[in-house]
Amino acid sequence: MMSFWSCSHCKAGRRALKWLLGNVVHQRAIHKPSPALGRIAPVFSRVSAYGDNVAIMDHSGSHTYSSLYKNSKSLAGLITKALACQSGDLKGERISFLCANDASYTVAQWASWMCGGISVPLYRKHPLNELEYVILDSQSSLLVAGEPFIDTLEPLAQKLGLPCLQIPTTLDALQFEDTQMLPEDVSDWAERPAMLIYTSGTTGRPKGALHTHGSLQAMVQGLVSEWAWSRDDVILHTLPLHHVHGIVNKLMCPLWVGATCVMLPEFSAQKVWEQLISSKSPMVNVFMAVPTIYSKLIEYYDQHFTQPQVQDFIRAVCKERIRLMVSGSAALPQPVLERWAEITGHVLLERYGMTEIGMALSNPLKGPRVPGAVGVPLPGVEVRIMMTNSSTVIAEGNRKGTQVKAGLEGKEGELLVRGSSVFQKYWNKPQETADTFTEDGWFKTGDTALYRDGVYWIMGRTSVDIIKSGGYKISALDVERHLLAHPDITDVAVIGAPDAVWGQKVTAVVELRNGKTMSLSMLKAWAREHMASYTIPTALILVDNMPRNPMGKVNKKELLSRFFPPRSD
Ligand code: MCA
Ligand code: AMP
Repeated sequence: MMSFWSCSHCKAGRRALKWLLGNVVHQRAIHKPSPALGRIAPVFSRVSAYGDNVAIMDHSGSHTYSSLYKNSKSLAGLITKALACQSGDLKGERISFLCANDASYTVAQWASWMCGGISVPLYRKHPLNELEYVILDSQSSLLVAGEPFIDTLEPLAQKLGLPCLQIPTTLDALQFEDTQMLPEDVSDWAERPAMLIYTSGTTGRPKGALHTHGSLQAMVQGLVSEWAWSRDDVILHTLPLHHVHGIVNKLMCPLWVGATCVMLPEFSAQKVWEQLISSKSPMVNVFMAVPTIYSKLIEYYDQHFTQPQVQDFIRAVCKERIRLMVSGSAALPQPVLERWAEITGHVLLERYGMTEIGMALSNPLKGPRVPGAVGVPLPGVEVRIMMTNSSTVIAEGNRKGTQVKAGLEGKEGELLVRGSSVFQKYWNKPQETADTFTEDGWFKTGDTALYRDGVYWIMGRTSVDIIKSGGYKISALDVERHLLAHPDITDVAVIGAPDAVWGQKVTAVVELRNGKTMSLSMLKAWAREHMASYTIPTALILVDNMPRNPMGKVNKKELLSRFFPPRSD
């Protein structure tokens, strides 16, 4: 292993590096889990093999697999006691939990599963009304709060008449209750519901996508094999924990194989750089993020690491020590891919996924990664590209290969996905669930894709009402619903303007009541109380009259080209 000093022979180089380190500071009936998955059981059932290995390193120190297991068991006992569940099997009751990005999150997740519950992760950046929406929509029976969030959840629990348990910062302080527990070797884990993830769509409020233990295990095992996860890996975790990217790819995969997850409380470009190049053990060798995070890391690098020795050092360390760097959740702009390769020597591995299906397509771990493309189907995943408004299949493929209909090579269509990692249903929304699947069980992603040169390419969303900003999927209609509650707004259309760093920028085109004025900062200040921070508009365009067609509809494509005309360069 190259040491810190071995690539900094001269005094100036050493000074620069010293400065650097000092300052930078439905599982559908037709798709049963594939037999290739083997026994289906939650990740905690594997921990006996990993015992004293460090599972998670966070702000409070190191947590071994056995300590996480013990503390989760304690919390599971407290949950069954609080719910007076004598069998120890909650049979799919929902447990909503709000935890920091640290070991308490895993304890809450595992505990919900140990007593047969469904885990419903909440997010700290959601305002109270959004937290309440998720708790009520999921019909949660009990709330769990990590210590920093007890003041947020306790009043909500009181209002809703629900029990609320607290996870102390010192996890070992969780009191052990010797209660009846669901046996780990129950035979029906595969079909048991495991997790509800709330995701925005083009209709109504966010929907809870329900994954079973079978679909979660399919996601994890597909990635573990494809990206060669091993217990020697150390991943740096910086993503929110209410979406699949942060939960499955970055937390459940390492814990599945007995690896170590180093968790930062939140993303900070400075802290990520520190961790990536730190020579302290355990040294990070895997990193995954959304494109915006890579852009922010590049921006930080360009501002702070201007000395050639520092740049050489960073490149040498990244090249030698890091085995895998992945980008996903939104399209990776080519300039970001190229600049990241210059800085670190790594061509980012871009992959494609979605809350409802986990990961579907991936560039290879070994072998050429095609810039702008998202590779081929992951193990166990089948994909189709369907011509819009027609039953013509343009291309269909799986791990082994893709067949293209003669003459339709390179034609765009909607991407459909099938396989054991696909979710079971939207919670309490049978019509929406039915609408999102074809009759023969394919999930309709709403993404436009094409197949060319042996790989798949994502061309954007079918609907203009879905915005991707910073890797978050945001419903334009949901943002409009919030903004229409503003007393001075009479009409609003929300559009996703192109943005080099964020992918798209949530832009509100607003018509105000006569005589009223509004600035972006006024709008943001009002919105902070009502909306999740990442959904708040970051651009405001005031219009006298909202442009509407004769049918009274706003044509958002026209609005986009009027206010953000495509650049000619
Ligand atoms: C936001 N800001 C902007 C823009 N957007 N300013 C100008 N232009 C924009 N387009 C402003 C905000 O208003 C705010 O300003 C400031 O930037 C910081 O915004 P904030 O949202 O607080 O950002 P952050 O805390 O710095 O976080 C950025 C982030 C975060 C780390 C990139 O968005 C993130 O963690 N994204 C990951 C989301 C994710 O995990 N997605 C996975 C889901 P002010 O300070 O004035 O308020 S997708 C998924 O799971 C599927 C399965 C998949 O494929 O992975
Ligand atoms: P979510 O529903 O929040 O899980 O976001 C899933 C959506 O993110 C997909 O439907 C795509 O629109 C988008 N997405 C994920 N990965 C990529 C990628 N590599 N390239 C383009 N879009 C992506």
